[in-house]
Amino acid sequence: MPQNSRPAPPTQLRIGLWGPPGSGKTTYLAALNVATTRRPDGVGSWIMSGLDDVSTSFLDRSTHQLTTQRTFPVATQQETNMLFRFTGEREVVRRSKIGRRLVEMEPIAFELDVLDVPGAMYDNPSREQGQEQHVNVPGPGGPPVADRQHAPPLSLMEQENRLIDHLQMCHGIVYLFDPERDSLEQDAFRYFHPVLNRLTERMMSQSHISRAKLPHHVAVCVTKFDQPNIHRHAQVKGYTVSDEQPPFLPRVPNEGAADFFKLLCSDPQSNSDLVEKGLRQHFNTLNYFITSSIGFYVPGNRFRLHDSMNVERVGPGHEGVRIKGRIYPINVLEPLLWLYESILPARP
Ligand SMILES: Nc1nc2c(ncn2[C@@H]2O[C@H](COP(=O)(O)OP(=O)(O)OP(=O)(O)O)[C@@H](O)[C@H]2O)c(=O)[nH]1
Ligand SMILES: [Mg+2]
Repeated sequence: MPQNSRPAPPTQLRIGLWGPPGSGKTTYLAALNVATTRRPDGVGSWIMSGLDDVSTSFLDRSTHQLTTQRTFPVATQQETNMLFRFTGEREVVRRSKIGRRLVEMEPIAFELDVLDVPGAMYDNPSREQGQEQHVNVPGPGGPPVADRQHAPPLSLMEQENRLIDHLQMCHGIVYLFDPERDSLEQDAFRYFHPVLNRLTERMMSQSHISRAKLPHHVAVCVTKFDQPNIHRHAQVKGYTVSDEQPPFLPRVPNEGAADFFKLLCSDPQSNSDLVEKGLRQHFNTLNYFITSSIGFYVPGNRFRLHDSMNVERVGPGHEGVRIKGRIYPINVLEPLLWLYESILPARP
């Protein structure tokens, strides 16, 4: 379905997902549905739904994949534009007529317009080489799944332009940093700076007011916290606390998340310190989250450090990686709720 035939949504949160290949962008989107459903009682309940065929079928397919098949999505080959609605409630504090403090739940809804792109797009090699490579991608807005194979090929340059167009229009960005990948590949900066440069160039040249920083609100998400070496690292450095309720999961409270991210970016073998600094230099409104799309393995409703890994290898290749048990997403919905809360008052 062409994008312009969609009804204009009332409160739309246009969010860009940004991160290198394999950093967990598609899995993050896939886990959102479970994260909304498995949200603990008493913190506000939420429902996520797709708003067109492409988005609804992504939700069905990816939820089935993570929960029943216990496999991860395959690496993204084509950009996909998706639109989801989140309906839920938030706590608001009011004063009664006699000045008494009242805490009430207020219904809210927002729509998430997101573009999931192959991470390799963030490092378009044809830009430097002046080549016009062509790949098959859907037309604007993403046609129904069945039509995708007939979509006209677009050059990498055109795809990159659409990615920058999308980011330029976004109110917020979820920036994913995968510490596991960064410790092996040390390439977060390589996928970061070309996009930041082009986005800055576009926004500065089109803005009538000279701004010091880009207007996007950015949720910086460190992914795959469930990986034993990542949560052990956080634990050893004193960033973790344990939940007081079963299954007593470790987590990094938001107050320590920015520092932990900075620590993860300080590896002298990589240029990731420039990612950490670049984000602060280019954006005014940032918040940090230590996240996991699948969460820890918790048999018997109790976290056990020695048996907490929720991924197992049962064979070779991507198909050989399985999710062991139920997924309990950590800080997956929270970045969106924060973006909503922080963007809404700032919007004209
Ligand atoms: N342990 C763990 N692994 C994860 C998690 N999320 C993703 N992964 C792993 O990371 C791989 C890549 O995840 P994707 O969601 O495909 O990453 P992506 O950023 O969409 O990758 P591209 O589409 O290639 O840009 C998955 O196949 C999993 O092996 C997580 O929460 N925990
Ligand atoms: Mg992907």
